[in-house]
Formats: sequence, C-alpha cells, structure tokens
Amino acid sequence: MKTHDVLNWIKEIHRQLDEKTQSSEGIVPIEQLREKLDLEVNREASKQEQLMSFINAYIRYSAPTSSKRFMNQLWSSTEPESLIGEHLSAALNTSMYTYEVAPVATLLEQSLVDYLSNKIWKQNCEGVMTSGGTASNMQALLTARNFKVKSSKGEGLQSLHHPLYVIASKEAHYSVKRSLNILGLGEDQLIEVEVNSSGQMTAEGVESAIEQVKAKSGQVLAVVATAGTTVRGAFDDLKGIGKLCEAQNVWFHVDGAYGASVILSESHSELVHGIEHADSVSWDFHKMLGLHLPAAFLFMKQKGQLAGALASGNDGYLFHDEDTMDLGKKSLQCGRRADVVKLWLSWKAKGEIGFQERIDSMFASARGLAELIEQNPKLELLETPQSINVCFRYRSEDGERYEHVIRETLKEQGSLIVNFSKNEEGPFFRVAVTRPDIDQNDWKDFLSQIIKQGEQL
Ligand code: ABU
Repeated sequence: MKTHDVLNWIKEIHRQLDEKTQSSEGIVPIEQLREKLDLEVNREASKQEQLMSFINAYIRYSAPTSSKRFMNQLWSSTEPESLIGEHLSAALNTSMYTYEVAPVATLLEQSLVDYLSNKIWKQNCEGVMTSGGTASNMQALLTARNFKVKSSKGEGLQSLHHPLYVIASKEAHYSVKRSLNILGLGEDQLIEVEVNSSGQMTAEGVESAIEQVKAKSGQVLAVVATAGTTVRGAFDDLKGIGKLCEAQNVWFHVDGAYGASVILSESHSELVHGIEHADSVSWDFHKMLGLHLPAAFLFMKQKGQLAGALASGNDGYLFHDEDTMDLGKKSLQCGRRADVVKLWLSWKAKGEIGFQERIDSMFASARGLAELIEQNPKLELLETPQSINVCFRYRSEDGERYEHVIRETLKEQGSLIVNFSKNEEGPFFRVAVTRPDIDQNDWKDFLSQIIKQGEQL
C-alpha cells in the first residue's frame, strides 16, 4: 500500500465516523456483536475489501464517543488539532525513551513540563508523561516510598521497621488502593477517610487518620488528596491538608487527573488553592481539556526524584550518554508514544486562553443542567455541582429506583449513553460535562429522554 492509499483510507475512516456521530444507532449486546464481527485470527493474508469491511464494522459497532449522546465518561469529544497531532506522532513512530530517537518531542515535553510545573509551584520542577492517571498515581506513591523509606528501593519491604500507611478519601480513585497492592505495601494499608457532605476530604479527617496510624505504631507514607473526584467532581481541602502534611513531614500527593486543569481558569482555579503544597501531582489533559487518550503527566516538586526512584538495571544499552536529556530515565515505560505532540499542537492552536474558555464553558453548562434538573419535579438534583459533574435521580411514581433500566434501554436504543453510580439511597445518574458545546436545548432534550423512558416503565 502506498502513502496516498493510506491517506484515502484515513479520509474514509473520518467520513464514516462523521456519519456515525450524526446517526443514532444503539449499542449492540455482546452476544449479537460476536455474530456480527469476523473474530477469526487468520493465517492467510486478507484482501483489501476485507480490511475495509473490518473498518466499517469497527466504526459502526464502537461507542459513539464523538457524539453529544455520549455522556458516559470523564472525557468525550476531542479537539481537531489533537487528532492531527495523533496522526503526526503515529506517522513519525518514535519512542520517548532517548533524546536521540525523539529529539523534537523530548524538547516539547520538557518545555510543557517546565511551563505546567510553574503553574503548580511557581518554579520549574520536574515531570514526565505517563499512560494515564492510574499510572501517575502509582508512580507518585513509588517515588514517595523510595524517598521516605530509603532502604525500600534496595532491600524491599522486609527492611521496614514500621508498617506503612497511605491516607486518602473514601471517594478517591480506585488506583490508590491498587497502587498499594502493586507496590507491595498491601491494600489493607489504605486508610479511607470519610468525606463531608460535599464529598470532600478535610484536614480534620486527615489529622484523625494520622492519629489512628500513630496509635498502631505505623508510619504514614503519603496522603493522597483528590482534585476532582470521579463521581461527584469534588475537590478536597488541598490547602488545609497540604499544610498538615508539611507540618507532619508526610508526602502529599494530589490526584488531579480529572480536576487539576482548573488551574488554567481564572474563574475556577480557587478549587485547587493549596496545590502548591504538594510533593507530586497527577494531571490528565485527556479529560477536561479534550485531548485524545492518553495525555497524562506526573509532576514532582523536587527535581531528580523521578529518575532517583527508578534508576537501576542494565540500561546502558539504551541510555548511552549521562548528559543527554533521556526522558526514559524518569518513566515506568521503556517504549513510550510521543503523546506530547497532540498536546503541543492543540496548545499552539488554542493558546492557554482557549483552554480556559473551554473550562469556563463546561462549568457554565454543568450549572445550566443542574438548574433544569432542580426546576423539574420528576427529577432530583443530589447536590449543587462543585465542578462539572452533575448527579441526579429520576423520581418514579412508585418510589422504586429505575436508573439502571432507563440507562440500559437508552443505550440500546442509541438515544444516549449516561453513566450511573450509587450511594446509600441507591443508584443515580452521573453526568460529567466534558465538552464545551452542549447548550440548554441539548440538556432539555437529554432530560426529556430520561423522563420519557422513566414514564414508559
Ligand atoms: N480515570 C478515571 C476515568 C473514568 C471515566 O472516564 O469515567
């Protein structure tokens, strides 16, 4: 196949994708999907028509993530420049481990690390792009472990004199618990702090968790605060918790995978006041800011900690020169995509102001949705949104909870895909407003679909 054939194929993919975004085909249940797809792993080469037929099916039966009907995740539609950046990065196909094979991308990543770490700490600190928020949180805790307990890198956990604990809120992302398992600390060593009525972990909550650990003769390895929880979009008290961690000499990690982006908005950056107390910060650009997955960073306040926590092994075959800027020394990955290219292109195209406007529009849109829910007697708003997540219930006439059935029916019909979660009173819908172009008419249509479905049950 020649390059111009590749371009024609890519054009055709985007033509079909545009068509899909406008259509309202539902999600096919798994048993039917198995029958519709050619899942055979072939020995003989396939013909081009067969490849095109695979592409058709892939597009047709995938979730409609570019459509306004898709409200299921903490990300949704993407920015066009990000897509061009993805194509550029794929066309050049390199790996971020060494400067020599990724000279331009290395300088771009370094430039963004400097700029963004300045946003957090008002000085150039360090950072690296990762495969997502989960990887960032895990690497932050690994770095905390190796710096707070120096012997753990070489001797492992048998060298510990005290059990280590990590403190996070009950509503923190599951990756915190998983990290404790992966790092050999044990997931039972996570102390989960109750949140206040707005879903936030408070400094008082953390203080009493620290007392709990002391009473067990343990050591607090790290406190993980969340800037933007996945369900309620809540922001923990970063200032209070950060000051407490400084006073207690405890590593303070901010999981801002979802919400750290608000730092770019003059109107909403107060949500992350106190982030400057952090030792490490996770920050994803594929959530609020509309970049293609993945576009994630881990930042460290103190330079040298990333490579310091990882460097080991017989890596001289790859890293030939101590003085070069080889980002692979800071990364858990060896081969790594040049994810920075899409972010760089998007940033150049919009400027910081463009990202700020995007965030402000999404916040306004979330408020608009909450108002419509509050005004409608058939719906119950669970709380005033703190950021861009809106949680609500459908009030059924018989008092039963039908959110799950409503959701599944709408998904199969192709009307929309919306996520749900649960609290003590049962399930509720969770909308994360992760695109800036949804207006009040879109929301009215969205809510009327839910109500119509509820009324038909
Ligand atoms: N890392 C959290 C992503 C989950 C979601 O997109 O809903």
